[in-house]
Amino acid sequence: MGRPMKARPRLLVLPLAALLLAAALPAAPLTVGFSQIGAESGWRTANTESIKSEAAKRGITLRFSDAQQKQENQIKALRSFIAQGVDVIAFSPVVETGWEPVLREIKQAGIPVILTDRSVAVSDPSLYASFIGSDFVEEGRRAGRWLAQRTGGKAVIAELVGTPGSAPAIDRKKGFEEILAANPGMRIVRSQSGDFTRAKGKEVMEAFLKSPDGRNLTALFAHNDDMALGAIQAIEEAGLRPGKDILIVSIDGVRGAFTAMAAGRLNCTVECNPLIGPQLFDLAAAAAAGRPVPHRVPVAEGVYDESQAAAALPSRRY
Ligand code: GYE
Repeated sequence: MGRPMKARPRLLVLPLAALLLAAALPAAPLTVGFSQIGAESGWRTANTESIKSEAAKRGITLRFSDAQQKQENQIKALRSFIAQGVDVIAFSPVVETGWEPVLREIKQAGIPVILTDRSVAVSDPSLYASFIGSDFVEEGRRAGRWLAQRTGGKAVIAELVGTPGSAPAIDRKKGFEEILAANPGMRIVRSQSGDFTRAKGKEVMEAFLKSPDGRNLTALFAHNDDMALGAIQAIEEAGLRPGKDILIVSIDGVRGAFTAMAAGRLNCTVECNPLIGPQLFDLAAAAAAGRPVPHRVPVAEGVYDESQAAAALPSRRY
C-alpha cells in the first residue's frame, strides 16, 4: 500500500548516509610528480629509494622522472606534471638558477611545489611552498673544521668540486673556505669539478697528482663521498697512501665511505642524510590539503671519523 509519509524520511537518510560514508572513506590517493636529478652517486640512489618506497608505503601515486643530470629534462618533466594535473610537484633542482619561468607556470596552475635536497635561487620565495634539505654551507664548515683540527691548521689542499652551479657545490665550497680564511696555513692549490661521480673524481685526482703541485698535496676535500672514493683509487695507483700521505675529508656518509674509513683509506665524512621520503610526503599531504607548511625544513645530521666507522657501519641505512 502506498504510504507516502513513510517515504519521506528515506529521502533525507540517503544523502546523510552518503555524507557519512564519504567522511569515513580515505581521501582519494595523492598524486605527486617528482623530478629526480639522476643517479650520479650513492647518495642519490639512497634518496630515490627513500622517496619511492615511502610513496608506495603510503599508497601515494608517484610519477617519477629521471632527468639524467639535465635541467632541460627537469623543466620538461615539470611541465608534463602540470599537464597531468598532479596534486603536488616535488623536485631536486640540478642547478640553482633558471627556474623562475617554470615555477611561475606551476604557481599559475595552483599546484604546490616542494623542493627537496637542493634549493633554487629565485627572487620570489612564494614560488615554492617548502624546501626540505641539508645546510650545505654548514657541511662545508664541518669538513673544514675537521681538517683544521686534524692538521693543526696546516694543509696543502686539493678540492674536488661537485656539479658546477649546483647548490651543494656552491655552498660546500663557501663553508669550507670560511674556515680556511681563519686558518692561513691551509690553502687550496687545486680545485676542479668531478661532477659528484666516482669516475670523474678519479680522473680529476689523477690530473691533480700529475700537476706541479701533485707531490706537495697533504689533503683532499671532496664535495661528496663518490668523488673521494674515485680519488682514493687514483692516489693508490700513483703509489701513495690515501688517508695517510694525503688526508681525505668528504661529505655524504654513504656506506662505501664508512668501509673506506674502517680500512684507513678515508679519514672523515660529514653526514648528509638522503632519507627524506617520509618528511617529503608529510609536507606534500599538508600542502595538498591547503594546510600551512614551513618554508624551510632542515635535515638532522652528524660528522663521523675513522674511530667511529667500524661501530657505526652496521647501523648505516645508506
Ligand atoms: O652530496 C651528492 C649528490 O645534492 C646533497 O648530490 C646532494 C648531493 C650529494 O650527487 O652525492
